[in-house]
Amino acid sequence: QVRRAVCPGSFDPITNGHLDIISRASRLYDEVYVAVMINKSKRGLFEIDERIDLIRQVTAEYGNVRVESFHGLLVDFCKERDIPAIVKGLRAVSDFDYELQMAQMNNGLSGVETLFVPTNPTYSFLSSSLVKEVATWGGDVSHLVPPVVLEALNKRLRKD
Ligand code: COD
Repeated sequence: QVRRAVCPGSFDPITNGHLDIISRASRLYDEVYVAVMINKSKRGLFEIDERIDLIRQVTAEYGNVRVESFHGLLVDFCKERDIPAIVKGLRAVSDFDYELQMAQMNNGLSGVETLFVPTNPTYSFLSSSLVKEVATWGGDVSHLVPPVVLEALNKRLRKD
């Protein structure tokens, strides 16, 4: 039987912190889905297709990673693809409350399990929103995102 897991998120844009979790999941499972969850009430810096394109480029080397977007509940994404496990990174205690709530809600809804991977300490302070804020004001984020993402950020922020 094929062992599958999903790494869900907004990925606006993908950071080295996300990538660390995805690469570690790709070593533990046969197939890893990266699910870009669409939140209509939250307009991002990047369109969903741009986020997918960036994730595909930076995960191509792993071979067993598939990238898709989804509008709806994460448990339905999992049900439709026969995925029994969600893999999430935990950065700090501040992540824990909300992540525990979602894990318990998702388990109650469909029985799907959530596995938490402790974040690489190098990236424990890292989030997409901080990357966007720092980059907006000209700060250096080159050590926090893959080169193609840095290029996309610079292009987008210069244009707007
Ligand atoms: N290091 C390690 N991991 C990280 C880091 C980092 N620096 N930054 C982020 N991560 C991991 C975390 O596990 C995080 O959860 C995940 O990457 C995604 O991060 P973001 O910021 O891109 O995404 P979020 O937090 O906006 O994602 C929330 C979801 C989209 C997963 C959630 O809202 C969801 O499942 N929505 C779908 C609708 C649904 O099912 N709702 C009911 C939930 S009970």
